[in-house]
Amino acid sequence: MSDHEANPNQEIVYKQIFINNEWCNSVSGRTFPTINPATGEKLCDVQEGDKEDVDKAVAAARAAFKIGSPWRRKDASKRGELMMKFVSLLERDIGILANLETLDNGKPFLDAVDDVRATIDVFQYYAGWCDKITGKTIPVDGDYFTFTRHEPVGVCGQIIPWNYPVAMLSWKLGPALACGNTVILKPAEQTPLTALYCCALFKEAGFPPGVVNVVPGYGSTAGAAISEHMDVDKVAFTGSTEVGKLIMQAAGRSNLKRISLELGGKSPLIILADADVDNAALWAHSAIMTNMGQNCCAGSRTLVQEDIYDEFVSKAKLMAENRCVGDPFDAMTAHGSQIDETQFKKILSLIDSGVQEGAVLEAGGKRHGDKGYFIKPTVFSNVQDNMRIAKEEIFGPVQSIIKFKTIEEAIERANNTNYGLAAGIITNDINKALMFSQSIQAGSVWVNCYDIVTTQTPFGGFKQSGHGRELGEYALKEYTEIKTVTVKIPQKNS
Ligand code: TXE
Repeated sequence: MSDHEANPNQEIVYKQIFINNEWCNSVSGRTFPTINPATGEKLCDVQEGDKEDVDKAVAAARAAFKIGSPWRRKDASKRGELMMKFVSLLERDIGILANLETLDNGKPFLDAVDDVRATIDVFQYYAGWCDKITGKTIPVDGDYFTFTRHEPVGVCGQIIPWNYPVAMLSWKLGPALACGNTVILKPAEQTPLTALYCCALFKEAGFPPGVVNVVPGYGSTAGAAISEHMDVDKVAFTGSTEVGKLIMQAAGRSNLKRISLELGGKSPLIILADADVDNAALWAHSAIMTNMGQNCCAGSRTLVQEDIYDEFVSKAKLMAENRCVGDPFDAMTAHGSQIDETQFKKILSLIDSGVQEGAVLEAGGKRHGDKGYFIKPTVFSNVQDNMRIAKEEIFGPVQSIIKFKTIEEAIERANNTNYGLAAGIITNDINKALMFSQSIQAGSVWVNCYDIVTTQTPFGGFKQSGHGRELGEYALKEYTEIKTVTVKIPQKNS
């Protein structure tokens, strides 16, 4: 439950580009509409950033990163205090942020409140790191004194998606700011509102101008301008594998900027016959249906051992049919709308391909209601590995239930994908769980649970699911350069 009030009429104040702690219009004069996906109606027009706006933001971020600047001179502990001040403002405005998120994204309001709370946790966690990022002294050969410094990388471009807009902002900005970088962040064109609201809070908290800049706009223009920029030192991206490849190419073509990528997945959740079927069905249901299936680590391949397959399918079907779909501002709603018409159509066409290719449609399979982009929770049984619904990231509420005989076979089939973001297993057999966790190619493995992403633990992908890790201490590596300083001394002693 939440003590924050759902308000579908939440006022939208911030619609401009945020550079150097100032709000400005786009250089081109263009705007773009942001749509409420639960109604299909326009919420407002937002200033549309493009290359020229990115150039301005990069110049501001570069100036803020200059040697001797207030940001560079700030004590690390004071950086932490500044981040904690921002945390207190997020806490004050949880309700506003959650309302903006639900309006812009279509997710249930209570889920949006949880996302803002998770955002607070992430900033709080990284605030604590600011004065604990340390190098080493190293006993080198010869009369030298050598130490390492973990320095900020510099000007960081951050491009984020629409599925968890404010939480993704925290995964990017939290470690970047803790390490002392400056940032140009581009929110997804579908969901710019919470990022813009956060800008007002960064300013109110007292961050120096140019440290955080937000340029809303489209991927192929503003996003590409960031990834191709000669004066951006690093780009962090979350989104599709396809665009992740473009970002890597752009980095290679331009200035070899550092990159970290968190991309798509087709994550397997394996249910062994010894599991409690009710419990397993519950985990599998939330693994795929959470956030309307728009989750990079969604358990989108449910592999079930043959002995319990039929029983599992009937429970999965029931849960999908009983999931409460509807108005995201209604407290009873568990399942809101998909993000936009493009995703809505993509999901429906993949559902159609499942039917055409011979999977059995057990539940859902079509739109819910007649306005907005709602899709009924969908369950397919009799799914074969070569079907599109078993291979492609659907990014929608579509559970594909696959039958297997032995755990060895399940592991081999689970690994037979270009992705490697996450995986799960439900079993009472510790040996099998551990064997699975060591054999599966995935950045996160969950045993007897799923999608437990915690602030303190690294998150990222094997194979084409990405490069680098976010969250936890590991994320700091992505935002620091290591410098070795060697000093000639008269005489070394042990
Ligand atoms: O993603 P894009 P889309 C997957 C999911 C989904 C598919 C397409 O399967 O169905 O991707 O979604 C910016 N240079 N994921 O089209 O295009 C864009 O503006 C630089 C998984 O929305 O990758 C947005 O800010 N940036 C994923 C961000 O990239 C570019 C979350 C993501 O958009 C760009 C979202 C370019 N050329 C989608 N083109 C996850 N891993 O969680 C676009 N962008």
